[in-house]
Parts: sequence; structure tokens; C-alpha cells
Amino acid sequence: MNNEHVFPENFLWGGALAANQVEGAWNQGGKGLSVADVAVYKKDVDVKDYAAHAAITSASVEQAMQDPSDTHYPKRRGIDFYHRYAEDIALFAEMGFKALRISIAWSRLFPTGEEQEANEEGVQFYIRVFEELKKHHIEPIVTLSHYEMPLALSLKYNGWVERTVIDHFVRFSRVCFERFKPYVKYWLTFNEIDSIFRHPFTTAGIIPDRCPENQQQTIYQALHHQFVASALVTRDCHDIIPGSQVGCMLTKLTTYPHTCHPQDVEKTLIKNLMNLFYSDVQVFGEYPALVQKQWQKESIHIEMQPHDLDILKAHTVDFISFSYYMSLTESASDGMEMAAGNTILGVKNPYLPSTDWGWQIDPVGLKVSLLELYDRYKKPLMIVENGMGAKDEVVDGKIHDPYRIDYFKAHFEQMKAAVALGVDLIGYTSWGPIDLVSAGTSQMSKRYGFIYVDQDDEGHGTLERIRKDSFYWYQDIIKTNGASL
Ligand code: BGP
Repeated sequence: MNNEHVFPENFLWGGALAANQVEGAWNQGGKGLSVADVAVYKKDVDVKDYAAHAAITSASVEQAMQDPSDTHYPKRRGIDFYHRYAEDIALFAEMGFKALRISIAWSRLFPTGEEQEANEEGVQFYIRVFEELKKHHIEPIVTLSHYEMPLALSLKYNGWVERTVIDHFVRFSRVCFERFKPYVKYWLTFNEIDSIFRHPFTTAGIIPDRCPENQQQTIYQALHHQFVASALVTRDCHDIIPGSQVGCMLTKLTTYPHTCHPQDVEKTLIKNLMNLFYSDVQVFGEYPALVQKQWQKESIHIEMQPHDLDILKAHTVDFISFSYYMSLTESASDGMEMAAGNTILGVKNPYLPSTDWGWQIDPVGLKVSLLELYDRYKKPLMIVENGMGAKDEVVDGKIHDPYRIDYFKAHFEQMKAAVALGVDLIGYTSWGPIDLVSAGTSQMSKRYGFIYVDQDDEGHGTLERIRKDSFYWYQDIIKTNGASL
């Protein structure tokens, strides 16, 4: 097979953004407060202490609502994509992007989440973005829910805990399908839907001190509402936009057993199955027996309407999208040295190097993930987040980032190997093609981009964009469809 055609001819090379991490303009254009707008930058908290970074209380939300500034809230300023989207999209086009993943900030269209009509200024902003993408022949891949729930729904209903939020999300999604139908074919419902247990407020607007009792039950109930909502909007997308493709989105937390001891293997298998459970529900349209048995064992009772399970079964997704940054390791033994990961810790893998944030770099793990997902689901796959956060340095106006090129080169080689083994991989969007605000720590200094943004963790800087060395490397990868690897 000729090397040039290892990636499919129309492979969707590109990058991925999230509204709450790039747009800024948190209180402009009619936008309401979202859960991201109350995320405080905690300068002195260890970047591996995810629980501390994600921690939220009714008091901290109240305090944030009283603060009219963005000083302590980097996600309120993002990288000013709201005003600079045309310049940034031109840079993505210069790299040759075929696709750009963005999210629609729910509270930009529905400030409190309960309005019956959409905020037209918000709709018009996204139409301007889609027009700009269309001008450059860049295919949008749109996430409906990417950690941007209207704060008002969190305060009134404790987020997705109340079933009524399904209706508000369905109304928001229908407006997106109807108004953005001319531009968007690829849709993702919930970003990293599995993250609800890792950070329930970011993912589902749940403030823990509002439900101190049996939180496991509460979160599973909220998750059920998200699964039903995901199925309903999959139905509506297919009805409103013929030919549309809807994907689920999973944090692929590929985990290895620390040793071949059967107990390590068994514990690791359960961990991997509990990660895949989220995509199982959205691909197979039913709850796996493993989870139902866990509910019985732990007396978890999920409130369901009579047709909920029929809805899940009837409206499953067309493709599976996922994020992959690093792999994890699991052990049945106690007292093991731990390593960091994407809002999760694992046992340290002695065979793998780590990023400055402790995430263990494992390109082979991406190939393992692709083979596993394709074997399980036999549906097209899309990698919609991958990359490494690093401390870049500007030297004489340049950013030399060979470490980032090495990371991507190694991961692309594994993607190529997976495709050569028959995996139906339809696209790849790197996470953060332009430096942006970190989801987990609200840092700017954790840089992912091929494009540098002159802004520090405290929001100081000119916001100037600078092409890094990796900008030109990725441009060549896209131009040759991977042949230059
Ligand atoms: C994922 C989110 C992305 C992105 C990524 C990197 O969980 O879907 O929004 O932020 O994590 O994580 P971080 O930004 O914390 O480095």
C-alpha cells in the first residue's frame, strides 16, 4: 500500500477548542453566567490535585457571582476568540485545517437556560464563526455540551439532577440544529460524559454541598438524564439535518495492569469496562449488566420514565469520538507511587516519560485505544482531543517546541499503524491548536498550541498570536496527509 494513502483521502485533520476556554466575552453579547465563569484560578494548588482545582461550594459560587472582574476567573477572558475568531481561523486555514471542533456556549444562546427563545446576538456570533470556517473550507465539528451549562440551571435545579433540565437542553439543541443546519454536519452531544464523577459541577452543574447524602446515587441520576438528553438530541439532529452525523465523546482512559498478577488484571479490566460503559450506552442503547449489577449491589435506584430505555435504544450515535492524552496503570496492591492524568490519577508506569504536568506520554496507548474501540463498536472513530500541555518559551520572537512535535509525531505514527490494521478513523483534531485556558487548572501556562498566545496565568499580555515551530510541522503533515511523517 502506497504510504501517501495510509490516512483516508478525506481525513479530517484539524484542531479542537471549547467556548469556555477560548471565547472570553463572558458577560457580552447577551451571554449569561455559565459554570465555567465561576472557576477560580488557584495559583498555589498542586496541578495534580484535581479535586482541589475542581472543588466548588455554594459559597464559592456566590462569591464569584459578586465579582464583576475576570481577575481570578481566566475562563471569563479565554483568549478573546469572541473578537479574534477571524484571525485565529485564518491561522488554522494557513495550517491547512480540514476541520475545527468548537463548542456552542449554552448560556450564550440561553442566558439562564430557561428562556423560550434564543438570544439572537449569541446565534449571530456562531453564524459569523461558521461563515468564516466556510470561507476557508473548514468543516465544523460542534460540541453541544462542553462544560458550559448556564449557572442559573445549576443554582435552580442543582444541574442535571432535575429531570426538567433535559427539556431545556433539548430546546437549546434544537435551536442549534435549526439555525446552524446550513453549516454543520458533525455534532457531538456531551464532552467527556464520563467526567461527571470526576468533576460533577463542571460536567453537570452539581454543587456537592447541595446534595451531601448518597452522592453516587445523585450523580448516576443526573447521568441518566444526560443519556436520555443525548439520545433525544441525536433523534432531533437526524430529523432536522438529514445526513448529519452525531457522535458520543468519551475520555478514553486506557489503563494497563501494573503486573500480570491476576488481581491486577481483574481490577484493571473492571476499570476499563467502567470507562467504556459511557460509550456503550450511547452506541448500544442500553445499560451494561455490569453497571446494573453495581446499582443493585449499592442500592442505587435510578428514577426512569416508562420510555427512557426505548429512547436510549432507538437513538444511538453514528460514530465514537474520544479524547486521549496519556495512559494509566492500575494495581490491586496498596501504597503504589501514583502518576497524574486527565483529572484522574493512576499508578506510575515505570516505562513511560511524563509531561511537566505529570501526564504519562504513551503513543502506543493511542493505537491500543483505537484497536479496542473499533473492535468493540465497529463504527467510525474520531480523535477529538490529543496533545500535551507544556511550558513554552519565546526566544527572539520564536517558540522552538521540538517536544511537542515529538509527541504528535509519535502519536500520528500509531494512528497510521491502527488505520493500517483496519481501524476506520475518520478524523483527528488536536486539543488546543492555539494556546488556551486549561480546563483542569485554568492556567494559560499549560500550553497546547501550534500557535502561541501572549497571555500569562494572571491575564497579563498582548494576546498576540505567534506561530511556533510545530505550526509548520503540522502544516506539512496535513498537506501530505501524513506522508511526511
Ligand atoms: C479535557 C477537556 C478539554 C481540555 C483537556 C485538557 O478534559 O475536554 O476541554 O481542557 O481536557 O485538559 P487541561 O486543559 O486540564 O490540560
